[in-house]
Amino acid sequence: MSFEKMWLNYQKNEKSQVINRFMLGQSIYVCISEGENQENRVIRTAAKELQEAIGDILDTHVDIYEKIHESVDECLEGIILRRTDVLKTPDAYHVKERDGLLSIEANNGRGVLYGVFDLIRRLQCASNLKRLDVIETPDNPLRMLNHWDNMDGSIERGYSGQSFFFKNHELCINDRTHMYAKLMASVGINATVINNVNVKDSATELISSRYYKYLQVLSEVFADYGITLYLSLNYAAPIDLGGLASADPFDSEVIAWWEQKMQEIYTHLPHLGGFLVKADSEGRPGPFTYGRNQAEGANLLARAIKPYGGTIIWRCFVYNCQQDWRDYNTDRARAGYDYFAPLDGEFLENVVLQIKNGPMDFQVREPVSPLFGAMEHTQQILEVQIAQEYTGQQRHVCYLIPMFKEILDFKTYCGQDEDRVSDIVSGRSYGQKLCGMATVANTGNDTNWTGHDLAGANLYGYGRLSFNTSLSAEAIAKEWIQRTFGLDPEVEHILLNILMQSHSTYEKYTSPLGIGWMVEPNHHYGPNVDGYEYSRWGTYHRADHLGIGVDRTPQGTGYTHQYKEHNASMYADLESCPEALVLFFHHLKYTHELKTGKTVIQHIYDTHFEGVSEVETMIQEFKRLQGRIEQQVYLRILDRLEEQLESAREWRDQINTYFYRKSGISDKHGRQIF
Ligand code: GCV
Repeated sequence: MSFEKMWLNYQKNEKSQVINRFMLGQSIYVCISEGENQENRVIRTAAKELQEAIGDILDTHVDIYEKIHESVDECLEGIILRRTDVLKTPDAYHVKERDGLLSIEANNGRGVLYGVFDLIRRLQCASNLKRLDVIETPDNPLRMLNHWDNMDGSIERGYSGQSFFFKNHELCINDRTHMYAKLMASVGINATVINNVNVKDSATELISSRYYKYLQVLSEVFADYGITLYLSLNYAAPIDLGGLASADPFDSEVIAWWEQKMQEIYTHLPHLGGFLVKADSEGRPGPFTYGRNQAEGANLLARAIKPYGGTIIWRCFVYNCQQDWRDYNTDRARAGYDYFAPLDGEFLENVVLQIKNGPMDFQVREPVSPLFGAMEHTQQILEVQIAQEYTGQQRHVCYLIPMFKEILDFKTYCGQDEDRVSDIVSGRSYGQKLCGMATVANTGNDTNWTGHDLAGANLYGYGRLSFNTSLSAEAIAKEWIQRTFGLDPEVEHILLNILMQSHSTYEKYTSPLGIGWMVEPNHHYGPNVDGYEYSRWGTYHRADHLGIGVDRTPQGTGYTHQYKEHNASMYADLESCPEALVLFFHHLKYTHELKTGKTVIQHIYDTHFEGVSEVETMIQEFKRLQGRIEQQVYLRILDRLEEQLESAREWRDQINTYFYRKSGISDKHGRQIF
């Protein structure tokens, strides 16, 4: 049951009590401004959160005193929460302890709340607060979650049960909604989109009078935790909802319809952040139908929403999903850049492009999208996916933060310095203000929120990383373990090892050398080497009896030249192409010798055997935790690990057998291949 609160399941912490109990005094002083306003509400939330945490962790009661416009500098002990002009960046905070007086200051309510959750983290991890003096400034202005929840309660690519936002076409607002807001705020999330980007059927009606009053209540629950509500939008709403004949962005009736609709929406939902739009993608409607480009499509909505300060988040996941597998010239990887890079500078200032981390679709390994660094005059969000669609579907453990770190650290060469993906999306490279990170969420109504208990580390880690991109994946994992499982060093050691090696292990038994898509079509779980090989989705490995891989060099599809130098040459040249991605960029013979001295085929065999044996070791190690973590949780995790092992064996045997049969080359170690 404790997992219902995830990392905020406060336990009495004797170590923290010994160090910190007498430092915090008996009182929380909250400085608020006169009248009822949003900033005050968030600061009040912060005070209550701190009171609860101190009560549970330090086993001590503190009272809350509100002060309006009063100086509390004369306080000699206790905790002060207040806004200050000293910190200029929204959401930044300063936590400082001096001689029994602990102050949490920020220039907005959200910053105060984040400062409180920072303090709570330190209490849970039993850090000494004595003479603490820390200023944290968020790296990314937008730190979003995208839920792919449908109005009927199902979740597209959801692996943790049903939606807790929707049931039978109604909105749900209950204890879980509050807990969600609290959990997300505790890791710095400040925006969320609650409905699927594939807006179909009744979901189009979310922007109609049937739902406004519920959305308004929901937006207030979120706003108390500093989270802004966004919705996904159907580009064809003027037709599907408005009864017009067209959704053409240049049609005057369409323009008038959106203007009127936005006015109506904002009358009912003044706190709404704006809309996320998937257009011209995988069958969803968009401006292409009317011969208009993506900027023309996005700007229609941006103009209509502008009077209300709203934002249009426009996805770049636009590609031809009706490809002919016989066609070697069209390359899905090229599509995002080909459609969007020429439009740099044409999007209005309240449009943000949301770009998936790679050019394909959340594979276990793919290069960083070349769109990053190609659009200096366009605001951008990096989109990642913690829903483990292609990385084990929350049945396999796969801690994704190390991969996200690699993506953020990728040098695009778009400038002399500050040219990493993290620089671009934080606004450092081009001085942009509307930018940041979004993730496809991995939550549902399962008791533990994420299906696999260890998948909670991805939810936690995404939030922490999007706030502070320089945190290490290891530090984040440690924090998560300590806050979720307590301070037992053995638990920390074992779970940390499992998490830190999990992505590499998963990659070993699934995707060799940057080849993706060898999954069962539609649901994407389990191996099927040719599952997407002869389909319309543009997802080919091109394996024959001699070799495998896609030639994306200038002699092939030319994709490598969407990158700036030196990345373009690095990928095009087989010598310098990183081996982990070599089959993404090159078609190689099975007998080609890699830098490790192994042939491609031997690498495939070896990694698949290694992957399985690493899962076996994980299970052995994990079993040492029996009795050290809650039994129910122990059994749940063990069950998933056992399923993972069975699935990894299936992957190993299908992949190895497929390539053995294709190539006719035996494993040089003579292991069993079927
Ligand atoms: C929401 C992939 C997924 C789809 C998803 C799409 C997207 O193709 O398989 O389920 O649709 O990405 O990101 O829009």
